[in-house]
Amino acid sequence: MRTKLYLDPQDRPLNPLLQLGRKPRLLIVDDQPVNIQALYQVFAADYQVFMATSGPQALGLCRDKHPDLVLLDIQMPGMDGFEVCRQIKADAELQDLPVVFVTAHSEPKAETEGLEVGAVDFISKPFNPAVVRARVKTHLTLKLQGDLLRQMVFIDGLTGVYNRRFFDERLEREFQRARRSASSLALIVVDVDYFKRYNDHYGHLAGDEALRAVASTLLGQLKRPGDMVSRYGGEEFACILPETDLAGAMCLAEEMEAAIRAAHIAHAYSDVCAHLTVSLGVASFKPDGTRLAEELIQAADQQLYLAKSKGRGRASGAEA
Ligand code: GH3
Ligand code: MG
Repeated sequence: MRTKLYLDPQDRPLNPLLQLGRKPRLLIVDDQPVNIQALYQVFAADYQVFMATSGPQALGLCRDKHPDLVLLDIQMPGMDGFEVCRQIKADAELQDLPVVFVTAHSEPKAETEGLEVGAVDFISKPFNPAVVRARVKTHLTLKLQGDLLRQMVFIDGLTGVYNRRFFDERLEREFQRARRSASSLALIVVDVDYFKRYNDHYGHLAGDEALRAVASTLLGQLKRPGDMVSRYGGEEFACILPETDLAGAMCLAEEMEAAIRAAHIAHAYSDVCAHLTVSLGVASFKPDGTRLAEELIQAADQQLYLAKSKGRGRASGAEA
């Protein structure tokens, strides 16, 4: 396992706190503005602080502002803090968000209920600023470490792009989504040309470096937030392009091919040219009830084979 960490393609940080690259985001929820003010004083210098005075407003801010931690009052008119916490924990997008209750309720019953609905901690009012600050920092660090581990499971250690596991999951998800919306889904598979010779002549470490350069060059060609590049296998990459037809995917594949050539990675032993090149297989289809995601992979693989047999350093595509 390599120890060097790379930023992931969607630019989310892989290292807690240190690599966050921004102030951590804190959401303070209390129906009494004076209580919010007191907590705001504690955190304003080190955190980006959002404030809500009701449960529904808090849930809206959780979805819009993606806080890293919530400090939540229990007793509020309408939706109380327990219910807000329950809804956070029931939402797949929010369930990893740590919730700390800050409340005048110091009885064990309230505390137990708070922990049962999924809070990570419970702070009683009146609070000691130093203690609140320290506890928040601890929970935040744990949360960011969890994010880091969750991401590492899906990131290729050599190149920093998504790995095969992520690709498999994403393809299935995009396939279902395309089926529901009756939109087309495209796949580009990319294979480095004469890469065995590259390794044989320049060495395996230079080969690794070349794979990193290929990955980041491919990544640099993506234009839409939903598009992704993954390392599919050794020197093979795969790109999933939602809502993309064959013409659009071919366009991108040709840009990728040109960009790898333009990177001018010397390859004196390639039969294509003096630089490293890739071949690309492109396929697109509209999933219906009878199609399988594997058919898209097979179709793109066939096109890759065609691109290779026509001389490499090119893209070949077909409707699957
Ligand atoms: P073609 O143009 O037909 O694709 O030929 P090729 O030589 O690229 O294909 P082949 O499948 O024969 O060789 C792939 C090579 O990729 C062999 C393998 O050692 C190398 N490779 C796979 N994974 C890695 C890796 O992580 N690092 C390095 N340096 N090389 C790798
Ligand atoms: Mg190859």
